[in-house]
Amino acid sequence: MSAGSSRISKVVVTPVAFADPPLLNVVGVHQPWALRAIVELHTDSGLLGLGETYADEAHLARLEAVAAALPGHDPYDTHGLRRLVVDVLGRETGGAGASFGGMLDVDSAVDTVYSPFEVACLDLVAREAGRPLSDLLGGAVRERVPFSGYLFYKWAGHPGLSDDDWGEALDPDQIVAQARRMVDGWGFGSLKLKGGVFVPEEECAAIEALRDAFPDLPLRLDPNGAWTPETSIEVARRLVGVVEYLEDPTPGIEGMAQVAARSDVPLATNMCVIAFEHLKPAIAADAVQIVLSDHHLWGGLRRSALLGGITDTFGMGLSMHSNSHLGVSLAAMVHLAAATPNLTYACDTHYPWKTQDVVRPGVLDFVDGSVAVPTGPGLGIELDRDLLGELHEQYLSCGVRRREDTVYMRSIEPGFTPNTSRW
Ligand code: GKR
Ligand code: MG
Repeated sequence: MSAGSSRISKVVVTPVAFADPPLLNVVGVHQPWALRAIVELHTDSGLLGLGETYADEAHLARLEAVAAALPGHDPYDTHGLRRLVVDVLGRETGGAGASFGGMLDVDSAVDTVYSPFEVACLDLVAREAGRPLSDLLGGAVRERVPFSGYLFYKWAGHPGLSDDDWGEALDPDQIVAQARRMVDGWGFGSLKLKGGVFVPEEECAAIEALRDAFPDLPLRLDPNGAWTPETSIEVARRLVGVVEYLEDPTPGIEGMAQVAARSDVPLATNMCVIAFEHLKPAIAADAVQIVLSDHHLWGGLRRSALLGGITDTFGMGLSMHSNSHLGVSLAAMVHLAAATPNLTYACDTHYPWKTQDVVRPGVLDFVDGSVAVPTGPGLGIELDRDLLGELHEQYLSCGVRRREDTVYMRSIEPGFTPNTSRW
């Protein structure tokens, strides 16, 4: 078979579950199991392309519907893939917010469903060409991709289960200890604290404690829209010169614009600019100075690269945020970030929080807080079928079928209210 002539012959979507610590956030707490779906595209020439995405029931049903329609498709034809996704989903594209535990309202599932198939197609094309996937995005402009250590308030363990080995982190000293472990273990050169859990006074104190403990590390605070614009302005005044940016202090483009107009701290978002149609109003209002991309949400790697170009054109900063994920996603993030010339801040990753993976170890190691861009063909990683089977068994037996941070929190604290724009 000549190069470039292979067609997709079989598609497998495998939901998996992996243990997740009780990480606290604005809408509640992470459940004991995080879900992901691993997408495999096989070709008639014997190649395998990989993608990774969310795995709530509604999303899985859509992935399966696209999977059934894909055999015979040319992996080079990603425009055709998108048309196929649009056709298969038809008018029923709503409800994609279910993948985000109530944190995001996503209008249409087209981008989130298209993404893992696009990544797997690009993996196939690059594997066939014998080139790293980043070469299909213009080529790597850096050999290593820097990540930020992602700190979370957390309980010592899930209620009723034994404590995890990270222990409790509910005050500034415990957050500093968690940061110390992240920096010592992974070498991170910047730190992000997930806020929106305690009153802003306490979260500012934690950031100040981090500043004292790590005088040279850039810091970020992300309360996922927990504060009013007025509170956000007060926090920005207190933390000016302390944080490199504030991430989503308040919800919505309008609220962010009010804060941006009255503060000197750059504002970043992965909540109010989450689709191309949000860019125009956000830029017009100068609401955000940094966009945090996410190829799972923005419709794959090439659309994320397009987002990078747009932010560059408008003089905005660009980085990447994450959700609980495995190695297939990390590899895709690394290739994308490597091929993004204007990546102005280190990406964030949940990777250190997980203890299991579906990819063979050795390719995605963190050294000095960064991951070397895989140089093998495609994503440069290999699926471990035993581990995939193990994590799939965990999916079957764990009982979790969607991300429900608030429901889980209320099973522990019945009166819990999500904190969005509350303080
Ligand atoms: O894992 O709880 C979490 C995070 O809050 C995640 O859901 C967010 O999507 O990390 C993300 C963020 O930057 O907002
Ligand atoms: Mg964020």
